[in-house]
Amino acid sequence: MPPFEYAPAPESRAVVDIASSYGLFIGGEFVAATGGTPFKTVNPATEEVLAEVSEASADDVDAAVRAARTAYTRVWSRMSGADRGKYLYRIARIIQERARELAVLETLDNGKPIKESRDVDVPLAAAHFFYHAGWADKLGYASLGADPRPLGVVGQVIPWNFPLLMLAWKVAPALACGNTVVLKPAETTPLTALLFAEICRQAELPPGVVNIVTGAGATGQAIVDHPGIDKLAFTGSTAVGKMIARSIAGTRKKATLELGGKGANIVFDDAPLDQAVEGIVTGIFFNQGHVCCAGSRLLVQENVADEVVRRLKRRLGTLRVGDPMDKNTDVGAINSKAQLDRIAALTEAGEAEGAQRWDSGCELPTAGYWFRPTVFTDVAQSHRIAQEEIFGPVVSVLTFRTPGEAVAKANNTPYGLSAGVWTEKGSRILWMADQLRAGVVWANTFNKFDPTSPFGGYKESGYGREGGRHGLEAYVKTGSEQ
Ligand code: TAP
Repeated sequence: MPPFEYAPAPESRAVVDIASSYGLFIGGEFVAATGGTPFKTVNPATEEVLAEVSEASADDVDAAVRAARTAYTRVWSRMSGADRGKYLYRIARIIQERARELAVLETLDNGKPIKESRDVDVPLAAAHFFYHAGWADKLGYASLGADPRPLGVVGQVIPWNFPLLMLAWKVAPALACGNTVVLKPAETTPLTALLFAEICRQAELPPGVVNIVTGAGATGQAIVDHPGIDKLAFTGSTAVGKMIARSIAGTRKKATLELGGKGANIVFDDAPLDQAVEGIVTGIFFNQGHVCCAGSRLLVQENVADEVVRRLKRRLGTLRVGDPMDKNTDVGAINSKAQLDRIAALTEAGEAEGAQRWDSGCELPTAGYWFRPTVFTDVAQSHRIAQEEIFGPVVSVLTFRTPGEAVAKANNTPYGLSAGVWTEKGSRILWMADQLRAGVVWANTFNKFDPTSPFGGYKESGYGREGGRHGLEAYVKTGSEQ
């Protein structure tokens, strides 16, 4: 039990207006979809229907791609980088001005705690636009190659775990480099993308530069297959990423794929254990563990393993799980029933394979989709919970004796997105970072993000980088490239 109780501290939902239904954002206007079946988006913490959203058909996607092409050829690719940068700055400022509204909407539609959408998602989304606004007129100095030029129309498909932030990761660099965009948000979290469409209008972004089409997998597939798309930027599961790679094989479409992960968070016996425990909590319980780079495999040096697990369980007992709109909440709702079922199935497999299951025993709300913070010990490397991405608030604990064994176990995964190292020895951090096959290695911290820092994976975690100077490379052609 926590040492004292927290009084409720609910954020007001009155700061956001949710329409009863939404059209598609094409050519700078909200338009009705042609033919698709509208679907409902719900608040996963209460199962309340928030709004009805349009399903874009292949014809709607075609209209969006045409609008993006027209905006590209007539306006956006002709505009100076300095002028494009002004639009991006304007969007960044409006995101800041409307931050509270965006945070509340994100929490209602996604289920993540308001303190995370308020302090992480929305400020980072604004930071991505500020950062890329700065690059728009300096691309020639970014060491991208001779004469960097835009690619054309970019198709972007994003997941539900960081809806606005993933949009910012995709849209900001594309626009900074002079491309136009057709973006599809995830079926379960379309609302902040639709509010972003309104922000584009408020910023007087030329019509067609950003187009937002809502829908499910079929709408995403229609973007992937459209011949008018020059580049695809996808974030989502490895399974869908592979399908996309197969679909575009043999075409001239470029692609970046940001896929799944099974990150190792590695704690050595000389680490400051209380700080490491905080890092473990941030690594896997941040955003309910719906994080591609989550530290879902905890590797602890054997001689401190019992102590680390004891302190971790004590700490998990103090996490506040519940109403995402309460400013004190640490762990919110699971985003959908489908995801909750997947987490339940994988954790049942963990028990069936012989791992020891523990959860914090906290009370859960009766409506909505919830899962208690869970720790598995006695985990073998072959267990499914050590190999497969659970994408929920579940950590699998393994042990090691030597740095070499830690590296071997950490790299024993089809993925290669992130890792963390906890030790007081700088030389060991550098050695480990060199050995680990992961796109990001955090040292004595975890899940820290910054627009200046490139992010992306190896192996089945995909290819290409987002953020930083490296992220710009995916949105330009150089030299004699056609
Ligand atoms: P997916 O099922 O792959 O969905 C991602 C997006 O692709 C959604 O918008 C989805 O639409 C759409 N989609 C589904 N089928 C498609 C198809 N055949 N063609 C084109 N688009 C299609 O993943 P998810 O469950 O939303 O997200 C969780 C996964 O994303 C995890 O594996 C996680 O690791 C990964 N992820 C990776 C990163 C990075 S940066 N590497 C970041 C966040 C998440 P609907 O949602 O409407 O079905």
